[in-house]
Amino acid sequence: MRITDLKTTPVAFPDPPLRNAWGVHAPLAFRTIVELTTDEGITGIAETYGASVGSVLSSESEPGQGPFAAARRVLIGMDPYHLNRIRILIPSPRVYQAVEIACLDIIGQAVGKPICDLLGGAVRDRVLFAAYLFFKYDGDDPWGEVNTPEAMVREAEMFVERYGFRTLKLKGGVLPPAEEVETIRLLRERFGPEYQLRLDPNAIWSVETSIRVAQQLEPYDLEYLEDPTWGIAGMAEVARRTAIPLATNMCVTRFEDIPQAVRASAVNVILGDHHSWGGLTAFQRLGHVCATFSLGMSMHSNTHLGLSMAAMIHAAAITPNLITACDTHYMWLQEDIIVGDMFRFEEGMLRVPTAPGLGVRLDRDKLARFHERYLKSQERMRDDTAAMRRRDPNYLPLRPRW
Ligand code: GKR
Ligand code: MG
Repeated sequence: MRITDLKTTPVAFPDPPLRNAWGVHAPLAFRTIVELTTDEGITGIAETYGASVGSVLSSESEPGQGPFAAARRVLIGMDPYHLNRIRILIPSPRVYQAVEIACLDIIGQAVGKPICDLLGGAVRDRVLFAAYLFFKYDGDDPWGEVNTPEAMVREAEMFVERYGFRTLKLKGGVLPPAEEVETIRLLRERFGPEYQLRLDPNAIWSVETSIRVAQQLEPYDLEYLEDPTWGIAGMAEVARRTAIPLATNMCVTRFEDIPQAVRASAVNVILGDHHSWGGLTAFQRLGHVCATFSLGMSMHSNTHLGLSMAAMIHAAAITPNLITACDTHYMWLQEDIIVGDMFRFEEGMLRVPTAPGLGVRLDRDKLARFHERYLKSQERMRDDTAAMRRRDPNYLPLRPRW
Protein backbone atom coordinates (compact mmCIF):
# COMPACT_ATOMS: atom_id res chain seq x y z
CA MET A 1 0.00 0.00 0.00
CA ARG A 2 1.24 3.52 -0.83
CA ILE A 3 0.23 6.95 0.40
CA THR A 4 -1.03 9.03 -2.51
CA ASP A 5 -1.95 12.34 -0.86
CA LEU A 6 -2.16 14.35 2.36
CA LYS A 7 -4.86 16.96 2.74
CA THR A 8 -5.46 19.41 5.62
CA THR A 9 -8.80 21.14 6.22
CA PRO A 10 -8.92 23.94 8.80
CA VAL A 11 -12.21 24.11 10.70
CA ALA A 12 -13.82 26.47 13.22
CA PHE A 13 -16.55 25.78 15.76
CA PRO A 14 -18.25 27.61 18.66
CA ASP A 15 -16.46 27.62 22.02
CA PRO A 16 -17.96 29.01 25.25
CA PRO A 17 -16.22 31.97 26.97
CA LEU A 18 -14.17 29.81 29.34
CA ARG A 19 -11.70 31.75 31.50
CA ASN A 20 -8.10 30.82 32.20
CA ALA A 21 -4.81 32.36 33.28
CA TRP A 22 -4.20 33.88 29.81
CA GLY A 23 -7.66 35.39 29.36
CA VAL A 24 -10.76 33.81 27.90
CA HIS A 25 -11.64 31.47 25.05
CA ALA A 26 -12.83 33.39 21.97
CA PRO A 27 -16.24 32.56 20.38
CA LEU A 28 -14.60 30.26 17.82
CA ALA A 29 -12.09 27.45 18.34
CA PHE A 30 -9.89 26.15 15.53
CA ARG A 31 -8.66 22.68 14.61
CA THR A 32 -7.16 21.08 11.52
CA ILE A 33 -8.44 17.83 10.01
CA VAL A 34 -5.78 15.71 8.32
CA GLU A 35 -6.63 13.12 5.66
CA LEU A 36 -4.20 10.63 4.10
CA THR A 37 -5.29 8.76 0.97
CA THR A 38 -3.79 5.54 -0.39
CA ASP A 39 -3.62 3.69 -3.68
CA GLU A 40 -5.92 1.03 -2.15
CA GLY A 41 -8.74 3.53 -1.73
CA ILE A 42 -8.49 3.69 2.08
CA THR A 43 -8.43 7.15 3.69
CA GLY A 44 -6.98 7.70 7.17
CA ILE A 45 -8.06 10.65 9.31
CA ALA A 46 -6.71 12.57 12.30
CA GLU A 47 -7.19 15.88 14.07
CA THR A 48 -4.58 18.38 15.16
CA TYR A 49 -4.14 21.94 16.37
CA GLY A 50 -5.58 24.87 14.50
CA ALA A 51 -3.24 27.77 14.00
CA SER A 52 -3.31 28.15 17.78
CA VAL A 53 -0.86 29.71 20.18
CA GLY A 54 2.28 27.61 20.32
CA SER A 55 1.23 25.59 17.30
CA VAL A 56 3.56 24.85 14.45
CA LEU A 57 0.76 25.24 11.94
CA SER A 58 0.52 28.99 11.63
CA SER A 59 2.08 29.16 8.18
CA GLU A 60 -0.12 26.33 6.86
CA SER A 61 -2.55 28.77 5.25
CA GLU A 62 0.10 29.60 2.62
CA PRO A 63 -0.32 26.98 -0.15
CA GLY A 64 2.74 24.75 -0.42
CA GLN A 65 4.24 26.20 2.78
CA GLY A 66 4.21 25.01 6.35
CA PRO A 67 5.03 21.72 8.01
CA PHE A 68 2.15 19.69 6.57
CA ALA A 69 3.09 20.71 3.03
CA ALA A 70 6.62 19.48 3.82
CA ALA A 71 5.22 16.27 5.33
CA ARG A 72 3.10 15.71 2.21
CA ARG A 73 6.24 15.80 0.04
CA VAL A 74 7.86 13.17 2.30
CA LEU A 75 4.81 10.93 2.55
CA ILE A 76 3.68 10.51 -1.04
CA GLY A 77 4.77 7.04 -2.18
CA MET A 78 5.52 5.78 1.35
CA ASP A 79 3.94 2.72 2.95
CA PRO A 80 1.67 3.67 5.91
CA TYR A 81 3.00 0.61 7.79
CA HIS A 82 6.51 2.15 7.84
CA LEU A 83 5.89 4.43 10.81
CA ASN A 84 9.43 4.21 12.20
CA ARG A 85 10.83 5.65 8.97
CA ILE A 86 8.06 8.24 8.75
CA ARG A 87 8.81 9.39 12.33
CA ILE A 88 12.45 10.01 11.43
CA LEU A 89 11.47 11.94 8.31
CA ILE A 90 8.88 14.12 10.11
CA PRO A 91 10.76 15.35 13.19
CA SER A 92 8.01 17.69 14.52
CA PRO A 93 6.03 15.65 17.10
CA ARG A 94 2.95 17.82 16.48
CA VAL A 95 2.94 17.03 12.77
CA TYR A 96 4.05 13.42 13.13
CA GLN A 97 1.27 12.63 15.63
CA ALA A 98 -1.47 13.41 13.09
CA VAL A 99 0.32 11.45 10.39
CA GLU A 100 0.79 8.49 12.76
CA ILE A 101 -2.89 8.42 13.70
CA ALA A 102 -4.01 8.73 10.07
CA CYS A 103 -1.63 5.85 9.12
CA LEU A 104 -2.91 3.71 12.00
CA ASP A 105 -6.46 4.52 10.89
CA ILE A 106 -5.56 3.26 7.41
CA ILE A 107 -3.94 0.08 8.76
CA GLY A 108 -6.86 -0.57 11.13
CA GLN A 109 -9.34 -0.30 8.29
CA ALA A 110 -7.17 -2.54 6.09
CA VAL A 111 -6.96 -5.32 8.69
CA GLY A 112 -10.37 -4.76 10.34
CA LYS A 113 -9.01 -3.89 13.82
CA PRO A 114 -9.35 -0.83 16.08
CA ILE A 115 -6.21 1.28 16.56
CA CYS A 116 -5.77 0.10 20.17
CA ASP A 117 -5.43 -3.48 18.91
CA LEU A 118 -2.58 -2.41 16.60
CA LEU A 119 -0.65 -1.09 19.62
CA GLY A 120 -0.89 -4.06 21.94
CA GLY A 121 -4.59 -3.95 22.73
CA ALA A 122 -6.73 -2.09 25.24
CA VAL A 123 -6.24 -2.81 28.94
CA ARG A 124 -9.66 -1.27 29.71
CA ASP A 125 -12.99 -1.13 27.83
CA ARG A 126 -13.99 2.25 29.25
CA VAL A 127 -11.77 5.25 29.97
CA LEU A 128 -12.32 7.50 32.97
CA PHE A 129 -12.56 11.28 32.39
CA ALA A 130 -12.64 14.31 34.69
CA ALA A 131 -15.28 17.03 34.57
CA TYR A 132 -13.31 20.07 33.38
CA LEU A 133 -14.69 22.98 35.43
CA PHE A 134 -14.12 26.51 34.12
CA PHE A 135 -15.09 29.91 35.45
CA LYS A 136 -16.87 31.52 32.52
CA TYR A 137 -18.73 34.51 31.21
CA ASP A 138 -22.31 34.31 30.05
CA GLY A 139 -22.35 33.32 26.38
CA ASP A 140 -24.33 31.73 23.61
CA ASP A 141 -24.33 28.41 25.49
CA PRO A 142 -26.52 26.55 28.00
CA TRP A 143 -24.21 27.03 31.02
CA GLY A 144 -24.61 30.72 31.93
CA GLU A 145 -22.19 32.84 33.92
CA VAL A 146 -19.93 31.11 36.48
CA ASN A 147 -17.73 33.64 38.23
CA THR A 148 -18.11 32.85 41.94
CA PRO A 149 -17.27 29.84 44.13
CA GLU A 150 -21.00 29.14 44.63
CA ALA A 151 -21.73 29.24 40.89
CA MET A 152 -18.84 26.83 40.35
CA VAL A 153 -20.44 24.30 42.71
CA ARG A 154 -23.62 24.51 40.59
CA GLU A 155 -21.57 23.95 37.40
CA ALA A 156 -19.96 20.89 38.99
CA GLU A 157 -23.35 19.55 40.10
CA MET A 158 -24.65 19.86 36.57
CA PHE A 159 -21.73 17.90 35.08
CA VAL A 160 -21.89 15.24 37.79
CA GLU A 161 -25.66 14.81 37.40
CA ARG A 162 -25.52 14.69 33.59
CA TYR A 163 -22.46 12.55 33.06
CA GLY A 164 -21.61 10.87 36.36
CA PHE A 165 -18.07 12.28 36.72
CA ARG A 166 -16.22 11.30 39.89
CA THR A 167 -13.16 13.52 39.27
CA LEU A 168 -13.50 17.31 39.13
CA LYS A 169 -10.70 19.44 37.69
CA LEU A 170 -10.99 23.17 38.39
CA LYS A 171 -9.27 25.48 35.93
CA GLY A 172 -7.83 28.11 38.25
CA GLY A 173 -5.57 31.13 37.87
CA VAL A 174 -8.69 33.22 37.22
CA LEU A 175 -10.02 34.52 40.56
CA PRO A 176 -7.68 35.69 43.35
CA PRO A 177 -6.18 32.60 45.04
CA ALA A 178 -8.28 32.99 48.23
CA GLU A 179 -11.46 32.70 46.13
CA GLU A 180 -10.15 29.62 44.37
CA VAL A 181 -9.30 28.04 47.75
CA GLU A 182 -12.87 28.85 48.81
CA THR A 183 -14.15 27.20 45.62
CA ILE A 184 -12.21 24.03 46.44
CA ARG A 185 -13.52 24.17 50.03
CA LEU A 186 -17.11 24.37 48.77
CA LEU A 187 -16.56 21.62 46.19
CA ARG A 188 -15.13 19.34 48.88
CA GLU A 189 -18.04 20.17 51.21
CA ARG A 190 -20.53 19.32 48.43
CA PHE A 191 -18.69 16.27 47.01
CA GLY A 192 -17.56 13.64 49.49
CA PRO A 193 -14.26 11.77 49.74
CA GLU A 194 -15.20 9.42 46.88
CA TYR A 195 -14.70 12.38 44.49
CA GLN A 196 -11.25 13.44 43.33
CA LEU A 197 -10.50 17.17 43.16
CA ARG A 198 -7.76 18.87 41.13
CA LEU A 199 -6.81 22.52 40.68
CA ASP A 200 -4.80 23.92 37.75
CA PRO A 201 -3.89 27.65 37.80
CA ASN A 202 -1.54 27.26 34.81
CA ALA A 203 1.59 28.57 36.58
CA ILE A 204 0.15 32.04 37.29
CA TRP A 205 1.22 32.04 40.96
CA SER A 206 4.65 32.96 42.28
CA VAL A 207 6.58 30.31 44.23
CA GLU A 208 5.69 32.07 47.52
CA THR A 209 1.96 32.27 46.63
CA SER A 210 1.98 28.63 45.51
CA ILE A 211 3.48 27.49 48.82
CA ARG A 212 0.98 29.53 50.85
CA VAL A 213 -2.02 28.43 48.75
CA ALA A 214 -0.91 24.79 48.72
CA GLN A 215 -0.77 24.86 52.51
CA GLN A 216 -4.30 26.35 52.62
CA LEU A 217 -5.49 23.61 50.25
CA GLU A 218 -4.05 20.73 52.29
CA PRO A 219 -7.24 20.02 54.33
CA TYR A 220 -9.26 19.41 51.14
CA ASP A 221 -7.46 16.27 50.01
CA LEU A 222 -6.62 17.24 46.43
CA GLU A 223 -5.66 14.43 44.09
CA TYR A 224 -3.07 16.86 42.76
CA LEU A 225 -2.25 20.52 42.26
CA GLU A 226 -1.34 21.11 38.61
CA ASP A 227 1.28 23.67 37.58
CA PRO A 228 0.89 26.14 40.46
CA THR A 229 4.06 27.96 39.38
CA TRP A 230 6.43 28.31 36.45
CA GLY A 231 9.34 26.00 35.61
CA ILE A 232 11.02 22.92 37.04
CA ALA A 233 12.99 24.90 39.67
CA GLY A 234 9.88 26.70 40.94
CA MET A 235 7.81 23.51 41.00
CA ALA A 236 10.61 21.72 42.92
CA GLU A 237 10.62 24.50 45.52
CA VAL A 238 6.83 24.19 45.96
CA ALA A 239 7.04 20.37 46.07
CA ARG A 240 9.47 20.61 49.01
CA ARG A 241 6.95 22.68 50.99
CA THR A 242 3.65 20.86 50.45
CA ALA A 243 2.28 17.38 50.95
CA ILE A 244 -0.07 17.78 47.95
CA PRO A 245 1.19 15.89 44.88
CA LEU A 246 2.17 18.23 42.03
CA ALA A 247 1.27 17.53 38.41
CA THR A 248 2.37 19.24 35.21
CA ASN A 249 1.63 19.72 31.56
CA MET A 250 3.73 22.92 31.47
CA CYS A 251 7.20 22.26 32.88
CA VAL A 252 7.56 18.76 31.42
CA THR A 253 6.35 18.85 27.84
CA ARG A 254 9.00 16.74 26.06
CA PHE A 255 10.97 13.60 26.87
CA GLU A 256 14.08 15.82 27.21
CA ASP A 257 12.49 17.58 30.23
CA ILE A 258 12.08 14.39 32.25
CA PRO A 259 15.65 13.83 33.57
CA GLN A 260 15.85 17.33 35.08
CA ALA A 261 12.34 17.09 36.58
CA VAL A 262 13.14 13.70 38.12
CA ARG A 263 16.50 14.91 39.51
CA ALA A 264 14.80 17.95 41.08
CA SER A 265 11.81 15.91 42.43
CA ALA A 266 9.69 18.66 40.88
CA VAL A 267 6.56 16.68 40.00
CA ASN A 268 4.63 13.58 40.99
CA VAL A 269 2.38 13.31 37.92
CA ILE A 270 2.96 14.08 34.22
CA LEU A 271 0.00 14.88 31.99
CA GLY A 272 0.76 13.45 28.55
CA ASP A 273 -0.93 14.60 25.38
CA HIS A 274 -0.53 12.63 22.18
CA HIS A 275 -0.98 15.83 20.13
CA SER A 276 2.18 17.44 21.51
CA TRP A 277 4.29 14.45 22.62
CA GLY A 278 4.30 12.78 19.19
CA GLY A 279 1.33 10.47 18.78
CA LEU A 280 -0.09 7.36 20.37
CA THR A 281 3.21 5.47 20.41
CA ALA A 282 4.92 8.41 22.15
CA PHE A 283 2.09 8.57 24.67
CA GLN A 284 2.52 4.87 25.37
CA ARG A 285 6.29 5.39 25.71
CA LEU A 286 5.69 8.21 28.19
CA GLY A 287 3.62 5.74 30.20
CA HIS A 288 6.65 3.40 30.39
CA VAL A 289 8.93 6.25 31.47
CA CYS A 290 6.50 7.40 34.18
CA ALA A 291 6.25 3.83 35.47
CA THR A 292 10.06 3.54 35.52
CA PHE A 293 10.41 6.63 37.71
CA SER A 294 7.31 5.92 39.84
CA LEU A 295 5.61 9.02 38.47
CA GLY A 296 1.85 9.11 38.08
CA MET A 297 0.41 9.67 34.64
CA SER A 298 -2.59 11.69 33.56
CA MET A 299 -3.81 13.19 30.26
CA HIS A 300 -3.82 16.83 29.17
CA SER A 301 -6.46 18.28 26.89
CA ASN A 302 -7.20 21.33 24.84
CA THR A 303 -10.38 22.31 22.99
CA HIS A 304 -10.95 19.54 20.45
CA LEU A 305 -13.39 17.58 18.30
CA GLY A 306 -14.35 13.91 18.08
CA LEU A 307 -11.37 12.67 16.03
CA SER A 308 -9.08 13.77 18.84
CA MET A 309 -11.56 12.37 21.37
CA ALA A 310 -11.35 8.94 19.75
CA ALA A 311 -7.53 9.10 19.64
CA MET A 312 -7.38 10.18 23.32
CA ILE A 313 -9.53 7.20 24.31
CA HIS A 314 -7.27 4.81 22.37
CA ALA A 315 -4.19 6.43 24.01
CA ALA A 316 -5.62 5.93 27.51
CA ALA A 317 -6.79 2.40 26.73
CA ILE A 318 -3.28 1.23 25.72
CA THR A 319 -1.46 2.84 28.68
CA PRO A 320 -1.78 0.49 31.69
CA ASN A 321 -0.50 2.90 34.37
CA LEU A 322 -2.93 5.67 33.33
CA ILE A 323 -5.27 4.87 36.19
CA THR A 324 -6.46 8.41 37.01
CA ALA A 325 -9.19 10.27 35.12
CA CYS A 326 -8.10 11.93 31.87
CA ASP A 327 -8.78 15.55 30.94
CA THR A 328 -10.98 16.44 28.01
CA HIS A 329 -12.75 19.62 26.92
CA TYR A 330 -15.35 17.51 25.07
CA MET A 331 -18.16 18.17 27.58
CA TRP A 332 -18.11 21.83 26.43
CA LEU A 333 -18.58 20.92 22.75
CA GLN A 334 -22.05 21.38 21.28
CA GLU A 335 -21.63 19.89 17.81
CA ASP A 336 -19.10 17.42 16.40
CA ILE A 337 -17.94 16.54 12.88
CA ILE A 338 -18.18 12.77 13.28
CA VAL A 339 -20.81 10.58 11.64
CA GLY A 340 -23.64 9.68 14.02
CA ASP A 341 -24.01 10.58 17.67
CA MET A 342 -21.44 12.51 19.69
CA PHE A 343 -19.49 10.65 22.40
CA ARG A 344 -21.57 10.49 25.56
CA PHE A 345 -20.09 10.12 29.07
CA GLU A 346 -21.63 7.44 31.28
CA GLU A 347 -20.47 7.19 34.89
CA GLY A 348 -17.76 9.67 33.88
CA MET A 349 -16.40 7.25 31.27
CA LEU A 350 -16.27 6.81 27.49
CA ARG A 351 -16.23 3.44 25.73
CA VAL A 352 -13.16 2.47 23.76
CA PRO A 353 -14.11 2.48 20.04
CA THR A 354 -14.27 -1.02 18.58
CA ALA A 355 -14.81 -0.20 14.88
CA PRO A 356 -11.75 -0.59 12.61
CA GLY A 357 -9.10 2.15 12.76
CA LEU A 358 -9.81 5.28 14.76
CA GLY A 359 -13.41 4.12 15.18
CA VAL A 360 -15.06 7.35 14.00
CA ARG A 361 -15.64 8.70 10.48
CA LEU A 362 -15.93 12.26 9.17
CA ASP A 363 -19.38 13.63 8.38
CA ARG A 364 -18.57 15.34 5.06
CA ASP A 365 -21.44 17.84 5.27
CA LYS A 366 -20.42 18.92 8.74
CA LEU A 367 -16.76 19.11 7.73
CA ALA A 368 -17.76 21.42 4.85
CA ARG A 369 -19.85 23.56 7.20
CA PHE A 370 -17.09 23.77 9.84
CA HIS A 371 -14.59 24.68 7.10
CA GLU A 372 -16.93 27.35 5.72
CA ARG A 373 -17.15 28.84 9.21
CA TYR A 374 -13.34 28.94 9.30
CA LEU A 375 -13.22 30.71 5.92
CA LYS A 376 -15.78 33.31 7.03
CA SER A 377 -14.09 33.97 10.38
CA GLN A 378 -12.02 37.12 10.82
CA GLU A 379 -9.79 35.14 13.21
CA ARG A 380 -7.37 32.42 12.24
CA MET A 381 -5.82 31.44 15.55
CA ARG A 382 -6.64 31.03 19.22
CA ASP A 383 -5.57 34.03 21.29
CA ASP A 384 -7.11 34.00 24.79
CA THR A 385 -5.42 37.28 25.77
CA ALA A 386 -6.71 39.14 22.69
CA ALA A 387 -10.20 37.76 23.40
CA MET A 388 -9.96 39.06 26.98
CA ARG A 389 -8.69 42.47 25.85
CA ARG A 390 -11.77 42.80 23.64
CA ARG A 391 -13.81 42.59 26.86
CA ASP A 392 -11.41 44.67 28.95
CA PRO A 393 -8.89 46.77 26.97
CA ASN A 394 -6.78 47.26 30.13
CA TYR A 395 -6.30 43.52 30.73
CA LEU A 396 -2.65 42.43 31.02
CA PRO A 397 -1.71 38.73 31.26
CA LEU A 398 0.81 39.24 34.09
CA ARG A 399 2.95 36.28 35.09
CA PRO A 400 3.05 35.73 37.99
CA ARG A 401 -0.18 37.62 38.71
CA TRP A 402 -0.36 36.65 42.37
O1 GKR B 1 -8.57 25.41 27.56
O2 GKR B 1 -8.30 27.18 28.78
C1 GKR B 1 -7.99 26.04 28.45
C2 GKR B 1 -6.87 25.34 29.22
O3 GKR B 1 -6.33 26.22 30.16
C3 GKR B 1 -5.80 24.84 28.29
O4 GKR B 1 -5.34 25.89 27.47
C4 GKR B 1 -4.64 24.22 29.03
O5 GKR B 1 -3.62 23.90 28.12
O6 GKR B 1 -6.18 22.51 29.73
C5 GKR B 1 -4.89 22.90 29.67
C6 GKR B 1 -4.12 22.61 30.95
O7 GKR B 1 -4.42 21.63 31.59
O8 GKR B 1 -3.19 23.33 31.26
MG1 MG C 1 -2.77 21.94 33.02
